[in-house]
Amino acid sequence: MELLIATNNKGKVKEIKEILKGLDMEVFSLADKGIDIDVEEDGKTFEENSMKKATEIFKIANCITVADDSGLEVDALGGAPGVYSARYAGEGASDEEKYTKLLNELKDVPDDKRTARFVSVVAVILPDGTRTTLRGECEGVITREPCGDGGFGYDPVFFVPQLNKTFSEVTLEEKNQISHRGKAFRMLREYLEKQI
Ligand code: ITT
Repeated sequence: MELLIATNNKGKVKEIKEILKGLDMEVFSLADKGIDIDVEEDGKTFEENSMKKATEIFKIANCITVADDSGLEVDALGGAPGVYSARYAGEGASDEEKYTKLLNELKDVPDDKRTARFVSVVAVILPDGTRTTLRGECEGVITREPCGDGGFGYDPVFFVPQLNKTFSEVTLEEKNQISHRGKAFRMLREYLEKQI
């Protein structure tokens, strides 16, 4: 049985393939299948956007299709950038431009008010059309400077008290153990093991 990960983000693909290792399915990314589609994310929630991505790709995939919509909710910014995390510094901006903008926005925010969480919502559609979403979250604090060179996106500025490190300073396996995506995709694993 085949499972398609409907994302164009290479950082996500790496993490998801690691989490799904050992699942009795062949796991492919869009790039593995030569599919080049960018679904417009115009929903107001992670749930809406992830299901929209999964639905568009499912139409052409003909196999179990999963999509991840994720982002960073910063309490001092009322939950922003949230669903706009990928476009926070404009379309096509680099990861560095995005987290630099965030650090600037938070420059006057004291240490105890820099709390934030990563959210990942996975949408899954089974070949018979059954669909569901699963949500994982991970709490942390926004640093004052980027730290570390691993991971992707906002990882260098996301400090996890439980690890005493940013997500850029830990291995892929360590991040997956406690991350939003790790939680959501482990729920997906359990769901698929029951359904299939
Ligand atoms: P796809 O839609 O193709 O999956 P995307 O990068 O556009 O790729 P999203 O719309 O879900 O994905 O945007 C999520 C953004 O939130 C992502 O681009 C990162 O900037 C950030 N993000 C999500 N998960 C992250 C993580 O684990 N570490 C760091 N940043 C993350």
